[in-house]
Amino acid sequence: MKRFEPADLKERLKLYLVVGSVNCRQDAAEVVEEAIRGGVTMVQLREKGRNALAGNAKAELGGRILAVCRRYGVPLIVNDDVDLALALDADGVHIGQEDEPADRVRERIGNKILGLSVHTLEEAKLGAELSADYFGVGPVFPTVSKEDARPVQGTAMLRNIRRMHAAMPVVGIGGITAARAPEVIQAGADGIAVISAITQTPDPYLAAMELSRALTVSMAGRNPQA
Ligand code: TZP
Ligand code: MG
Repeated sequence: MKRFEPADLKERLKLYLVVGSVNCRQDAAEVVEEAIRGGVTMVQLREKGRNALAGNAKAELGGRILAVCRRYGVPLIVNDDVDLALALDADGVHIGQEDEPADRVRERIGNKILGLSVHTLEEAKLGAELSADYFGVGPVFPTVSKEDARPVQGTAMLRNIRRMHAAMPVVGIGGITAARAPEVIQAGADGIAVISAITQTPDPYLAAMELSRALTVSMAGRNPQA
């Protein structure tokens, strides 16, 4: 039995905060708490880039973020670190195409959530066969948060992946703001994943509220046939 069925995961992916200490102007666990209070529905610890924490410091931060997530009943996913996800007993792992292979990760994490970044229909097909629970698709728009980001995709790839994988939970990522969220939802995404739109604002609570409101409005207006 999976921890989250696809329909449940689609709801959880509505407003997905991707966060690491490097992205935050204040303590990352505090940012997570404010963002959850503002409407974030799922969290990913992504401790990457220059000055990223490692070892015990990363695990300590992960433990504090997990405690916040548990308090609010929000799932926590760990980016590209199966050992830490297992040590924390987090809800899942997110991997990219260059990370540990999806089938190996699945073997190690059992029924935890397996998120996979996909950029092409081929990667999506393989990912679905390898039992990914959701896809992250992007960068939809230009991003300043990932140095080695792939070329900007616009919403075209999201549409294509949605067409081929109707039941798969899918989240768009990369440069998404409250103003741009509607396009991403109209393209068929179940939600948005953001770093800077929440972490690089003076008030993560208000930023999450604004994003959440934009999502609710665009989801209510979504054409089911789109
Ligand atoms: N993967 C593709 S784009 C991206 C990641 C991790 C960064 C998203 O950050 P932002 O600040 O929301 O553009
Ligand atoms: Mg990765």
